Amino acid sequence: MKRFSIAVIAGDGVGREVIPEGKRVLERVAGKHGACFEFQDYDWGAEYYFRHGRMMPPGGLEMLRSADAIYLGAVGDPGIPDHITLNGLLLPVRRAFDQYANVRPAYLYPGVASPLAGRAGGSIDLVVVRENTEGEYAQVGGFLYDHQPEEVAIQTSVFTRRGVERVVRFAFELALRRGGRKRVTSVTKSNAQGYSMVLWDRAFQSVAAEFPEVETESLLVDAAAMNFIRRPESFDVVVASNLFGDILSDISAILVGSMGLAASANLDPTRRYPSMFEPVHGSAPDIAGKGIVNPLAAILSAAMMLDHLGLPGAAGEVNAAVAAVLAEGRVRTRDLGGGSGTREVTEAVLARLP
Ligand code: GGG
Repeated sequence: MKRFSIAVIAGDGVGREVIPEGKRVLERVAGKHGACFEFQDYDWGAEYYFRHGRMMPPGGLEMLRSADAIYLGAVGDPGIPDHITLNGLLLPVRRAFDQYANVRPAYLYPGVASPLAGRAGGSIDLVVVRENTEGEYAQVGGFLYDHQPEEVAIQTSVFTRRGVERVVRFAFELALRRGGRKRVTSVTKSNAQGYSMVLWDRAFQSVAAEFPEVETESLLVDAAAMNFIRRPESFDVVVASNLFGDILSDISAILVGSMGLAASANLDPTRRYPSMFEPVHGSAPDIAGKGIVNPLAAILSAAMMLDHLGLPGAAGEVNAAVAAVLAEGRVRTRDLGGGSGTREVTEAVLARLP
């Protein structure tokens, strides 16, 4: 029996509702695949902040370091500015554990309607690979004349050749592993940002030369946003900076039906540190506590975790169970046009696990 220690941060809002559902699915599939999960729950997030004035304790990152993986729900609360919640928990974890590849798949499941007309199930199947440790999220800058009428803010993006090359290389390797169209699209804005994004373009071209069997495309981010709507089926792996990847992956999530299906992995591909798995959606305070949030993004994120932990069979079973529930269409939450509750959807997934 292989034991895995999983650090769990359910966080805020609907994160507290979807993470227990993901844990139920993990527990159910584990045994059959010779695995056992030991969950270590951390009560970090907004409530912790209200009690202690910080999102996690000093030394919190050290507590996570020995875990095999981190399973995160959501961070964010209407009572705390978003830059405090994000910079107090999510971003430090991504940086401390060098989770430089944020992998966000978008697949149009049969039985789910895209807001785009005439798209059949399976016709949209792309992955956004977002650079996750530097770029526009580097948090370098400051205020001058803070809170005064003449205040000035300086925010500097940080792009390193090493940082860009490694995430671009990850994107090419992923395109080969996926075995589909073997196509990588790089997204920048190098016509306007003549230093950082020019460096990105150069790094992309030099890494691309290592993968002659992979087709490439370079788009400006405005054209990429347009083409996500116009020809989503043409994309396979899309690699972009921290900010652009975040925005584009919200577009791709909604193109395949709902943020409630958007799973993600924050990977340290070197496996030196634990990787983190989280639904892309936030804490959704408007629906939190009502038992109606879609648990499938968290469950699909758990499947990504299973795959990363070397349990691809278990991951495949979870993905197939989710696909079966969606194809049948009887049990689904409100975001997908249904009226089922969170637990009911998980029950349907559990019922379809072998
Ligand atoms: N599921 C984690 C979460 O709370 N996401 C919301 C969010 O604001 N994410 C920003 C980011 O991924 O950079």
